Amino acid sequence: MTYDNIRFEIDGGVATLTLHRPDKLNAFTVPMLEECRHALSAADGDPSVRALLLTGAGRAFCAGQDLGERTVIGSEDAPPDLGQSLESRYNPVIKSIRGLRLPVVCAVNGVAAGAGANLALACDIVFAARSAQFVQAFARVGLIPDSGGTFFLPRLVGTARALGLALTAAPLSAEQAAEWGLIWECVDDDQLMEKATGLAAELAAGPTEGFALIKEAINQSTVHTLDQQLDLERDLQRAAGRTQDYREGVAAFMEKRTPDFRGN
Ligand code: LHQ
Repeated sequence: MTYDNIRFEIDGGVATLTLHRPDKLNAFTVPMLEECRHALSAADGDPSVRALLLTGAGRAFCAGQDLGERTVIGSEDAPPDLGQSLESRYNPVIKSIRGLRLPVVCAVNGVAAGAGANLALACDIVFAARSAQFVQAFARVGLIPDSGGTFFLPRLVGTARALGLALTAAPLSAEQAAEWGLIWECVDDDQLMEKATGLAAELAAGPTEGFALIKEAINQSTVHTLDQQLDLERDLQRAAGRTQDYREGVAAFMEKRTPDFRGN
């Protein structure tokens, strides 16, 4: 597939997906969402890829749905079916990201609005530039937070703040987002890519299978009871204990050297 609306590169075990419609603040269109889905599937299917980095080109991370796109406007006689748009375009992208067994790092380089904000929240570790803002812009146009927003927000910041963000659509600074626990870290603008690529590279050299099991455990915990979670930890730890990387990690510790994890 040719990518016209994103850039996708694989280097040193890290796949980097850059949203690339800078003149439209990287707002989503149907072709762009299809390209994202294709690239995520390529990353997932490539055994050399051990971490994914997601970012945006230009001054914004992503302004959400391109509100100029015909399919989402419709007409008075024929209103659009936004549910269909979510079902066929947005939800598969969010599910792909959440379904990735690899660590997913997000570098929010500028404003992240609407579905763009929630795309970032679907990632595992989110850095944001100090100048970036998170805007649950949906209510401004009469919509509800989608792309997982109503799932991620209350879990990350609690119901009170989730409702405040969704109902007011007020911009949240990167600094406040970090203070509230919405993201991992707010960093100076000129440090963003260095920090994010550095961590992605570090994770790509880590115990990839163990990371997949960690992600599964943490993500399942949101819908589990303690008993269910303890059972899951038992099963996943059993699997982790059978990896080569576990053996390597223990050997390296005993030998006082840096482990050479191969990801299996
Ligand atoms: C845009 C956009 C944009 C087109 C900036 N579209 N052009 C929806 C429907 C369908 C199904 C699935 O679910 C969804 C999910 C959603 O994402 S709904 C929410 C859609 N997004 C928004 O409502 C955000 C709209 N944008 C904004 O509020 C602002 O542009 C933000 C806060 C992102 C940035 O503000 P500024 O930094 O002040 O930039 P700006 O407003 O001046 O925008 C720059 C240009 O980008 C401008 O075009 P122009 O030709 O005048 O330079 C905007 O029209 C364009 N743009 N967002 N989503």
